[in-house]
Amino acid sequence: MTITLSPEDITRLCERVEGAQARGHAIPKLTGEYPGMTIADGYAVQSALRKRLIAQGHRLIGWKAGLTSRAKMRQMGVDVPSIGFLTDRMARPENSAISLAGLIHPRVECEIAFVTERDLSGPGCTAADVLNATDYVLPAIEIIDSRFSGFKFDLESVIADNGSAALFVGGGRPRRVTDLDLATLGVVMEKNGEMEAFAAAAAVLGHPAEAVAMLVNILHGLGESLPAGSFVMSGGITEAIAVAPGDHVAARFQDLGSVSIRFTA
Ligand code: OOG
Ligand code: MG
Repeated sequence: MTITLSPEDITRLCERVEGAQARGHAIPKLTGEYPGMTIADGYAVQSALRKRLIAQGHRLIGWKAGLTSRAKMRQMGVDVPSIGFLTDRMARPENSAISLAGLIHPRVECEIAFVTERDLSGPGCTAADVLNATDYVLPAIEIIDSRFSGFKFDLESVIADNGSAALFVGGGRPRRVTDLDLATLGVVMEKNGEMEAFAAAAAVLGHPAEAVAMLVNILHGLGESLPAGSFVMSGGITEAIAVAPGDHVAARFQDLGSVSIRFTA
């Protein structure tokens, strides 16, 4: 996989994504103008965005796997998982009112989050390596917000857009992985008291630790590794659900407790 974009084009696309995010305005997917864009190009734009935000004082706290469940792949029309980065500015507390101001068309996802206690690096990182390096897991809600019109994109564009990352909330009860069967763990997502979606965590590549291993191996391709103390979201277990100001969302996880949030304008 090769980078085909020039350094100038990478900077240009990075600024375009950053501008859409800052203004809360959707833009056309990037492959409209750059039809030859590769997955490596998408990651080059994402890496430029990460370096830019870090230079502005944002702190990298971890990573997110995306499009790791069939439900998500079907919903988005993409069949290959991807990764994105997470910063301190994206974190929100559980049981809180979260403002949707500045977001374009937010959706929520329920995910298992991993917190690591040992460094992980690829290539060849396995789910067993991930479980050995995990301090604890916790339930999480990710609020995604594609910067692309109509929430429509292809893999190259969504990677450049940092996997639609916007906000995330960790909560519930942190648990050791050795005390759980992560594959059969069930989750129910409710919006305004109505059940919207449910599934077992095996929906994520058979086991959520597989998604983290995949993420570590992609990081290797980017010249990066996963340091101890990272927070990693393993990907939406069900399809994503659209939310608006006034909505209340509860993600109820077997053995891990619930994460609840409400949204304001
Ligand atoms: C891409 C991000 C997907 C997940 O958990 O699958 C994602 C998108 O659907 O906008 O975060
Ligand atoms: Mg997600």
